[in-house]
Amino acid sequence: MFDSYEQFRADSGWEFGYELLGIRPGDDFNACDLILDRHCQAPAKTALISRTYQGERHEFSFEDMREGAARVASVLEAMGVQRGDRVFVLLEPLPQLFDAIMGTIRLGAIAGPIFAAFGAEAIRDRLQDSGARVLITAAHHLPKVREALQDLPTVEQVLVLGSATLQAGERSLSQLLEGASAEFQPYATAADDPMLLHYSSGTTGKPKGILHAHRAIVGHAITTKVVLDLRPDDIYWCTADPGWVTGTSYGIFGPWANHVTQVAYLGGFMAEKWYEVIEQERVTVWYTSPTALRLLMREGVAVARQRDLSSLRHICSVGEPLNPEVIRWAYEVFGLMVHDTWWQTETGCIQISNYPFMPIKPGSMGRPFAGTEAAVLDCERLEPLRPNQEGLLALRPGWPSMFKTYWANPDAYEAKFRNGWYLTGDRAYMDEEGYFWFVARDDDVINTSGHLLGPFELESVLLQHPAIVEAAAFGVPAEDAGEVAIAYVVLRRDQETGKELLRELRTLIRRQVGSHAVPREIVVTDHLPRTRSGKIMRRVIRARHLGLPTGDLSALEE
Ligand code: 6R9
Repeated sequence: MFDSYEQFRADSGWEFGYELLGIRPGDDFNACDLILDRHCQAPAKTALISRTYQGERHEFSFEDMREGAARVASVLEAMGVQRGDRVFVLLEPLPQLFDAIMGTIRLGAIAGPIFAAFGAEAIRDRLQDSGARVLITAAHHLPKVREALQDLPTVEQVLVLGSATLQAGERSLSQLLEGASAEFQPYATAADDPMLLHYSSGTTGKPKGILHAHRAIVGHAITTKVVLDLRPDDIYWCTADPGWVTGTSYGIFGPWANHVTQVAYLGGFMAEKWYEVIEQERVTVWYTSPTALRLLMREGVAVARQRDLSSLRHICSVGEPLNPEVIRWAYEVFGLMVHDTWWQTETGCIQISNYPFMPIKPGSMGRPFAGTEAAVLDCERLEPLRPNQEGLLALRPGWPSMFKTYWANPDAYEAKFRNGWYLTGDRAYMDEEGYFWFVARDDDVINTSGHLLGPFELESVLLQHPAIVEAAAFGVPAEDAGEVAIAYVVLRRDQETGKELLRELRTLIRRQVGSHAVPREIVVTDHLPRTRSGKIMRRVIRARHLGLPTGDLSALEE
């Protein structure tokens, strides 16, 4: 595609996203029309391979998905759902979930995907904050949905898939769909009309509603092509659930915008099963997360060796810093380098990344996308710093998939823009060659004896020890040093803890980072609290460690 990063910067940019979608900047469009209907004129092709844990498997063409979306849109319209109304979707990653999201968007309403595993309180928070009118769910979720909806009058209808004894305000979506027309045309939305409302993973504070417009698919389309390197014959698997932005941007919009077949797997994490999916579906391109790769690493190489994984040709990762040790392990198992990508729910699409045509420096997030201007800013003056100086990671606003606002929170939105920059809330530095290196989320930095220490650096060093497979570091107040680091570690299977191990870990950190970074305490645990999108919740470990209130836990997976 490109010979070098320099050529890519010179010859590409967001405008190629429009070209890929067959439109021009300034055109109005409906995202559903461009990612589904547009491909129905071509010879039939599989859009979705749906697989369950038990090995049940179904294929759906682009035309099937167009019809599914049209039926949902017909049902919603007949109920009086209007442009801009919020329709929330609480479903497992089955074809019906894709229909519900795409049908809502087709109608010009706003889709709000939430993890099917969320509890009543997390569901209620999101429905209440967004003022949702409709919730689409499945019969087996009704008990917690009913609990969530008590005294929540804004939600007028619950549409239920599967059979159940329904109460007032609940209707069978399965029945409504049977009589619904598949001819419903995409509503003529403007490019800037809202289509998607994602509640952030909330590693810190209460989750915020992040609103995206139809124009976001321009960014999804071009980054999917260039970064994920999708080609017409690929079988692509994004392991993220659409409750997380990765599961919509790159588990719905990007691949379909590129007319590529994708796998949706329902079954949660289990190393044997994941390898089975890759082997049996002949997956060629795989987009996953550091957490998933670390979990696979924990299961060991032997499990991977039982399967033929030779179909894979490209692997990318997102969500958390990707430890060099994980890249090394994956190279041993898959014979491929994992390409780290950095972005946020707010940015809508990949902004900083490693590309197939650029050498990887393990531990670095890579370099900005062709249309992206990224910088590391001084914390006070908010001016770009020199290479290798740590500061605030910022982006120049204006890319097509930039969020529209935080739902019902314009002040929080305004606060993200300073001095002509969008402030990401992450700390980073850029090296002389223009590669960006993640340091920490702003609120995770450890300030010890005058040094600013990023947990990622500490954690990556801990992972170099053969006994360690996961680590989380955070700071706690200390009279003598301002803060000191504490580390929690998870051991590989069959590894034993003991004084000797702890001594080795301390030595490793002293040698590689410095004595100021040596954790005052290293705690061995068999599990780290994570968000449903796979991010380690350092804030929660820290609060528990100190016996303090843990704050909002709605996105926690335990
Ligand atoms: C897509 C997504 C965004 C935050 C982001 C950063 C962290 C994401 C990363 C990464 C280091 C990477 N993050 N990718 N940190 N290296 N490659 O994750 O969106 O859930 O909104 O989280 O995740 O801290 O600011 P979201």
